[in-house]
Amino acid sequence: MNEESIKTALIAGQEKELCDLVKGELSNEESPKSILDTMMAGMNIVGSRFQAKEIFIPEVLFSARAMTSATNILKPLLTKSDVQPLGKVVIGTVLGDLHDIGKNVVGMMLEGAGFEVLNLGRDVAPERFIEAAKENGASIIGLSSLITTSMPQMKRTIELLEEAGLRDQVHVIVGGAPVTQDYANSIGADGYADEATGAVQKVKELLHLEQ
Ligand code: B1M
Repeated sequence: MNEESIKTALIAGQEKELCDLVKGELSNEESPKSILDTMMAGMNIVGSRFQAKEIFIPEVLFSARAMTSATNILKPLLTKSDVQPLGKVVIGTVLGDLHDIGKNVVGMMLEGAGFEVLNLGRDVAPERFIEAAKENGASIIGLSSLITTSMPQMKRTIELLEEAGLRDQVHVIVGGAPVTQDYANSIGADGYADEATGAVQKVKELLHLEQ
């Protein structure tokens, strides 16, 4: 796989070029998962450059838009639709947080593993997570947070779940770059994962499904 070209197009925010490269890799029978991993590595470089103030929000937005389009090409190949779902998962990025790329990757991986995923999007209020889990009979709520200021919304969602009397019926898993296992423990979450494959494993573990 031409990893460098993929990363370069992503970092430069070249949406069409990136999508063409991804389609080219797929026609060369490259695995969708390794293409996704390469793009995630490229996005980490974007993050480091943003942190170092070498690039700014507009550039990050272009990269994010390119990654979203390219990820949409991979989505049908990473998800399964013709099998009985293993369980229902409501997932979203918490209130005040607009980062959704990683959460979408986690959602896709869960779908790929055979779960039905209700993706609520980003900037999702705690009440909405509870409503959605209730309405759809979901057994898992997945909360994503990418900025430290939105992390308390995870705690709030767990508190509301308790208040709604649903805490023993719904497991909560949390993740996102600033979230840690210690933080997950401190807010009473049932699970934490630092990346998408780990999130799938955690959900299976919580539902006592075979690994
Ligand atoms: Co912003 N941003 N951003 N940003 N952004 C970060 C997160 C930041 C770390 C950059 C930095 O300073 N280095 C920093 C947060 C610092 C902090 O609080 N700790 C930051 C900041 C500060 C901001 C703004 C405040 C900037 C500003 O306005 N001054 C602003 C906040 C807006 C808001 O949310 N209210 C902002 C805005 C944006 C954009 C809109 C421009 C854009 C988001 C576009 C979008 O998502 N549609 C953006 C981006 C793209 C990033 C970086 C560069 C990349 C994030 C990403 O998509 N990574 C990011 C830097 C970085 O993370 N290195 C940064 C790729 C993705 C595949 O990884 O999301 O980590 P990730 O997901 C992983 C795991 O974390 C995990 O699995 C995923 C796949 O492996 N995971 C879960 C995620 N959710 C999970 C849930 C789970 C389990 C695992 O269970 C449910």
